[in-house]
Amino acid sequence: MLIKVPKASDCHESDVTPEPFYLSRRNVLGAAVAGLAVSSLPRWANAADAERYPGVEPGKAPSWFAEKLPATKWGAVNVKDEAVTPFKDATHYNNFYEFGADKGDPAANAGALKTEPWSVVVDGEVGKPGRYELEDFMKPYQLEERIYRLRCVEAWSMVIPWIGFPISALLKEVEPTSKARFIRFETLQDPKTMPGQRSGFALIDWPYVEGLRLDEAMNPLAILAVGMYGRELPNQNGAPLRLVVPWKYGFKSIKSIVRISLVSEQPKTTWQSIASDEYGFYANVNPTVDHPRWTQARERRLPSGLFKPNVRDTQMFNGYSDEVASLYTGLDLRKNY
Ligand SMILES: Nc1nc2c(c(=O)[nH]1)N[C@H]1C(S)=C(S)[C@@H](COP(=O)(O)O)O[C@H]1N2
Ligand SMILES: [Mo]
Repeated sequence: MLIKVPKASDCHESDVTPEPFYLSRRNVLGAAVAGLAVSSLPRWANAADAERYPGVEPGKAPSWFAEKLPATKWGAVNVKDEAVTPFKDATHYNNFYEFGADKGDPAANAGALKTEPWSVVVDGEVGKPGRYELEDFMKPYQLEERIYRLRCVEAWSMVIPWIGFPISALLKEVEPTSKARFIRFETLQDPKTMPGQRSGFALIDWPYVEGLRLDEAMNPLAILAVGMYGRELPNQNGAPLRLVVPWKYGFKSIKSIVRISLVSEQPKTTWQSIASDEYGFYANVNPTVDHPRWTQARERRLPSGLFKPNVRDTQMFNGYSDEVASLYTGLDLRKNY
């Protein structure tokens, strides 16, 4: 049932501007989705943040968010000597297939997503299951800023200042049972506002699902984000709650989460289900293991012009080896890609 048409002629190893590859990844999903233009509302951000991140569109954060903003404005895990990607690029070059398959579709269409009220279900192998309103769900957690590289499997990358809290804090709250070995995340399913879910051609079996091993989720780098650039998440970036696992390819960082389940078996994840020979469960950034149709040794750091591409070498675990390599001791990363 897969529509995959990789041709050798589509693939230029030396070309890390892989527009053809985006297109071929999109072809896997079938026909493009009709756009639905919705103008976004004016949003609020405070003056200090506008100064730190020029070009940030004002947000309209719920009051609980503003109250929880970190007092320390610069997180502990910074990206040294690398510039934060301009807000405009981070919010207008997105993957969020629920809103369309083109990079501009999420910005154009995600305004229709209703993020308030929002509830999150926690279930499965936990001592304290429940359904929480987002504000209540967030009560136990202190927000922090984390500036991370984001490396998409398509070989482009950005540097994004997230606002969130470690998943380890959530796990402490909900008390996984001894049977819990994985954590599974699910995105909202709402064909009314998500045109990608209405497309009869798309091969994605909605809702979008992602997962981590429990020890990966416990790693201090793994966060649940509710904001970026000093404001709440724009809808196209996964409002109001998304995963961020910076040492893994971007598709692991699932957006607009409505369900978090602790489970005993490795979850069936979306991209793995679509093409398991191309997208694995682990999806650790690895410059030595190429995608079957393109190299992963290099990446385009956005913004990157067509005539002056900003190309850099991809780092093992996206540059976070010191923090995460020990999670994979003894695991064959060539097989477990
Ligand atoms: N629900 C959902 N989450 C998703 C996706 C998606 O299509 N749907 N795309 C993933 C991919 S491929 C990437 S690279 C990142 C992009 O995040 P960004 O748009 O905030 O940069 O989101 C990930 N999370
Ligand atoms: Mo991605």
